[in-house]
Amino acid sequence: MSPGTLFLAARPGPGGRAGILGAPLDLTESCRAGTRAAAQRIRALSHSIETYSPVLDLDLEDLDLADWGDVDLAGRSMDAALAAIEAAFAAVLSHGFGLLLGGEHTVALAGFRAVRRHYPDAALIQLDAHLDIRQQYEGEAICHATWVNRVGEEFGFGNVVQLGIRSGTREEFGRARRDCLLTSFDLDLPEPIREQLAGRPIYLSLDIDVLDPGTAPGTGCPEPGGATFRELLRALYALRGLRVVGADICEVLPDTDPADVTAVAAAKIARELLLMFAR
Ligand SMILES: [Mn+2]
Repeated sequence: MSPGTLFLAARPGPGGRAGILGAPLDLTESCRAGTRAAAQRIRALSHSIETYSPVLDLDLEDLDLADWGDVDLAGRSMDAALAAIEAAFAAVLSHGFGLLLGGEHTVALAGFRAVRRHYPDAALIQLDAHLDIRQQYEGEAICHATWVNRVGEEFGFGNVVQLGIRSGTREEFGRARRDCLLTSFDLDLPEPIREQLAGRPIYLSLDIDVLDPGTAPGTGCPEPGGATFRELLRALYALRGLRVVGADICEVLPDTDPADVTAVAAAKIARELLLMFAR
């Protein structure tokens, strides 16, 4: 773990009924690299927003929030990096709600594996522009474009819900629509799916590119036609009542966004998730 700025209103970890963990994984980004800087940038920008959420009427100051720092991934292969993230996040989850800050989206594979250690019947809700369900991508079996396929192989595609999707190959869409519990262009969870997920532990994986590039330009693979920030927040608030035990925010790429609107968007999403789901 490396020292640095803590997330807004957090004390240093370990412990906490809610915990934040940085996962600066940045090995396989295909369009442009730089997500390794995201967790620290999101922490820095978190101090530009309030601890209080007027929509939720809840305050981070009232939460036992621990920032566990970043997992040290220097020099590690993908497999070793994912194992390190999984172990560190499993420790966070043993105390309460866990929030991972990526890193490329492959982080979510480690995040979901860690959640499954604690909650063997956990489901995945993925908010993303991209399906990420390729069997292989540029020779890699495990990368930001294939991690959902690995999740499906390890834990069953019937546990995967994909929302906000607007990009993928014909083959990917064919598999996703055939095998996943739901793959949808919309951000909203249909009522029958919500009923199926009620009471189940849920891991929420949020690729910042689910937002429109005009709202969140600092990301690895910008895809036009995404959500506004308000639309995303409305969809997240609609998840209240579900048993979300862990989440991640991935694919923020600070270097391509000098105004830092992407990092501050991620910080605000992080605040709302922590306030909604920390128990
Ligand atoms: Mn994506």
